[in-house]
Amino acid sequence: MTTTGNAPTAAGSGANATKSFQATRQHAGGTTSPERVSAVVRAVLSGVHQAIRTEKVTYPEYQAAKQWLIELGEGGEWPLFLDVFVEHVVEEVAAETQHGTVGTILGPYYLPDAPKLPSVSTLPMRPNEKGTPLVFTGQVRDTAGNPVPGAELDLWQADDEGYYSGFAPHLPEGNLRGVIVTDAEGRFEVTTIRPAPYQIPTDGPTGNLIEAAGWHPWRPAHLHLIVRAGGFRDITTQLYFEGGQWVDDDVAQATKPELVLAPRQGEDARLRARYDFVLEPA
Ligand code: MBD
Ligand code: FE
Repeated sequence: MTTTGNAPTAAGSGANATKSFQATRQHAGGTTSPERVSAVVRAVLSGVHQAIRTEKVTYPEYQAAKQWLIELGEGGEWPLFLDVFVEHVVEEVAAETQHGTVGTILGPYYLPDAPKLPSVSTLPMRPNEKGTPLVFTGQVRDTAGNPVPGAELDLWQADDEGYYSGFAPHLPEGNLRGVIVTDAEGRFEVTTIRPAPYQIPTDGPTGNLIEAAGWHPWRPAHLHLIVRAGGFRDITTQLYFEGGQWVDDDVAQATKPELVLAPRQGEDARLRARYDFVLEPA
């Protein structure tokens, strides 16, 4: 790959996710029973033991793995690594008991407390924010088809270079993040820019692993959303772009066919995309 001069750095992104996670994490509350801890940890360890046996893992490989895990922690990349390689299966299990609009993974770059915006809004962005303008419209309804007024679309996305505000030192705080509140008919219209695909930082432990394994470090371009309204279950999801690079080969395995937008070119230079959300009772 050629060097562009703006390749994402681990220090600027993946590593910051640890601080954000620790600052915003809600404590689980109750304690987990010893039976549950034992069952889950036993299953995880037996998966590891089995991999060592079938692959005949050597002492040098074992020590290299230990070294890499130490670096993953020191680099603050546990959230990045887990959300890229593990979260999609946790989400798959959660989805078994969920209805309405399908969800997908949260990822490491959500920040709470973005400003609330009216139903027709432009996401906070720099005066000359680069990228193709995108008008994203839709309606939030319940499972019976009734509009949900006052629903919140908590939206966050990468910019035209694939960077997230709060995780890239050169971006203003809150860039391309906002909570759009639906109108009396449950509708919204948010103006933003089309995000670029996201590249896992290549200079940190997660990027090192990906390179060592000969994999690619890309996620397709996506919008992140949490849709919430009183009395309904929150939906955490992402929307992708039809025909976009990596849509069929996401390093985080978090795409779903139901979550692909089909934007149209409007009369002007702007893309227009529509997506309706269905919320189920809490
Ligand atoms: C992302 O932007 C993302 O959405 C996920 C899930 C992991 C890493 C970066
Ligand atoms: Fe993302």
